[in-house]
Amino acid sequence: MRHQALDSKLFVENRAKLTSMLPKNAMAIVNANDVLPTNADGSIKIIPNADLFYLSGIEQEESILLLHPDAYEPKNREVLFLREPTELLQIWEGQKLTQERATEISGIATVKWLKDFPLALRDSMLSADEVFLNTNEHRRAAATVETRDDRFVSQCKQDYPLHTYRRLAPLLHQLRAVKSDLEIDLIKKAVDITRKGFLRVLGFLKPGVTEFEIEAELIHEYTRNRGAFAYTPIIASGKNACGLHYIDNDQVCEDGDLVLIDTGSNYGNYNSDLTRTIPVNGRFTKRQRDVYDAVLRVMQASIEGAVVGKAHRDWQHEAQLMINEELLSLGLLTKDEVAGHTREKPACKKYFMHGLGHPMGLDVHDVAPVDAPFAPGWVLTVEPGIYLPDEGFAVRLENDILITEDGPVDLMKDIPVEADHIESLMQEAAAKR
Ligand SMILES: [Mn+2]
Repeated sequence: MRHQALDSKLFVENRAKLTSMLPKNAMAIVNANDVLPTNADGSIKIIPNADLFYLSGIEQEESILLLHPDAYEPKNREVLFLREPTELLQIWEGQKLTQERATEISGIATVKWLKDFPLALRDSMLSADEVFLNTNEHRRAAATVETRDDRFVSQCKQDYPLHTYRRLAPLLHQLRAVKSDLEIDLIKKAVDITRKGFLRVLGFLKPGVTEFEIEAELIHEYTRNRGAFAYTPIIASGKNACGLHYIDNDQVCEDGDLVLIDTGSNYGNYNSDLTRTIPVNGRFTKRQRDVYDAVLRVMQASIEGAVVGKAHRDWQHEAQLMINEELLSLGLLTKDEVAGHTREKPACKKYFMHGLGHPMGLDVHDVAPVDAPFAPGWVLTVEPGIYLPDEGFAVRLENDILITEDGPVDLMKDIPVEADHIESLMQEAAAKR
């Protein structure tokens, strides 16, 4: 792993939170993600299972975590099962976790090899009353491929048909939405790496640069800081920014255009998610600046508005009302159009068609309890935008924030966002070139 060793206290605490939510004599099992195949004999580097990581810090393929807090034998209350690091395996795939190392990472005393799993599972199954199994219940998950957890659910139901199975996901969504101090530190670390990447781009961008060259600057900065792309970056100059999920990043940034950069580094599996829209030549035109400042006002007001107890849909609606007014001032909506606004048919929809933000953490679009109001410890992105394909540009700005009892904390307050600040940093850099 690329990140520095993390404090095992994080995972010990996370397991304690989950086991305190389980009913008496229940067990829970979480599986690693598959190593996904590509073409021929290729595969994609594993993306650690966020739930397994949350509960154990383990990132290695094929690992299984079994929790049975009321097991008679203390040593069977939390058990980790790993691939046995045989000599042959290590020659071909490199170093694998030893039992000692897995204990250091996770704080779990009992670490066994996978060959011991079937019998250990049987022992626990025969003494437990309910079994919590994991599935991907993200609202927008594209469940087209079976996961290891999915296959495990089928296998359990086949092997132990009379057991009572329950959903682990709602419990984990509830827990993972609320970030602990240790998690917030990791998100801040990811944010700081992203900040470095963005500053590097401010010093690099000039007319004639291709979008993928910006991508290369970012990955260079992220990687040398032990990070990685949290998601495929969107580097969209000019009208490309009006395609919300543009990731071709293969066009030349032209003098006079804006470039929208939606990128974030992760660190220790925790993510960040930034969007900035900057002028290719270091100066906004009057029109670009007017739209930019409008979006910035909405972002800042939306950050302020992200208070404990607010419902996501109300927060979104407040932003839509603000954008309506901005669009009116920009001459993009008429008074009648603004007056005709309803929640079902927002007046701004033609120019601002997406969500205002999402929970963020171990997943970029993180899990959270369905329809729950904002609570202390939630981390959210705030990302209003105005998209003007007829004028050949778009502006989106996005910061990550932490919800607290004392109000929202902007985790990206150190990443330049004021138009004047962006212009002065770009011109400083240009003068040095
Ligand atoms: Mn986002």
